[in-house]
Amino acid sequence: MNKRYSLDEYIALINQKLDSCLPACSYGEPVVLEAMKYSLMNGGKRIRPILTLEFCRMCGGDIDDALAFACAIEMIHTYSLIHDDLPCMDNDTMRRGKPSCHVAYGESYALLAGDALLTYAFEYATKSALALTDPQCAVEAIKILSSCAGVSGMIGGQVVDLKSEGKSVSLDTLQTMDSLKTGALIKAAALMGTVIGKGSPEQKEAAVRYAENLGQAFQIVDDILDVTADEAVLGKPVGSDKESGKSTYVSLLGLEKSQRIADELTQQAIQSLDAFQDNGFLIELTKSLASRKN
Ligand code: GRG
Repeated sequence: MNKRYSLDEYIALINQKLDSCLPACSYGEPVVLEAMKYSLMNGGKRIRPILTLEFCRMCGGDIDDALAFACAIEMIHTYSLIHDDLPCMDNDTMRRGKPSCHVAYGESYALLAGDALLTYAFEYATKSALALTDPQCAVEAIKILSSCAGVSGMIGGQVVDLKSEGKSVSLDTLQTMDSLKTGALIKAAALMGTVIGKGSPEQKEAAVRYAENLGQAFQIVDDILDVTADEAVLGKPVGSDKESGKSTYVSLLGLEKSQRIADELTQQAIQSLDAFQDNGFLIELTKSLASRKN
């Protein structure tokens, strides 16, 4: 059985790697690198990279082989948050309890910092892929990462989101939007872990099922927190969905029903973990995400 890691150990490992992996070169002008680092090291929960590492470990792989892919997905997630906060998108001024990137560095540099994190994610993953003993797995992981982040994944979800603003959308549209906007990166995180860990086809299918259920549950809890959270704990303003006229699970179904659905999806996600031995850490993490406060 592979060595187990606690949540704190995973977070420390990921933070250490993220802190040291950005390029040093900035042609004498460090502002964009500073903005990248400001957002990347700003205290996120690191759920996506943890999923990559833990799925790799549960498949019997070495998490060192998955670490660059784990960091790459966190860079892509961070870029999406920077761009999502921009005035032309959600125009949010706080993120993770601090001024958003565009508030701290200005809109142009925030845009560039997001672009740079997106492109560096692929540069970094590819560089480390060349060092792996099985480049085939690495190429497969990069393919998963690119398709989930792109127009058929997260960006596609953001387009549905923008098109839906100010309208009351159907539950079907909301599910499609959430599965792309939020679910796609979570799916990429889990699936890349099984690919680098050389999981069986059954384990890859189970990871996808897990991520689809967790992705929906994660977004529903995000919708609930937008109404119920303590602003200081959430690290950004509450009530922004209502203010921007967004349909959410809460606006369509109410708080109680939304939480019930999130709990059911969480249970279904946990059931998918039967395909993995030594799944205790992920069962506990998945449960904790359904009742998270930020
Ligand atoms: C590329 C502009 C652009 C947008 C893509 C992902 C996304 C669409 C926008 C980001 C904002 C958002 C509400 C996304 C939904 C996913 C979600 C709940 C993100 C927050 O993730 P956490 O809770 O954040 O993991 P931390 O701060 O812990 O990393």
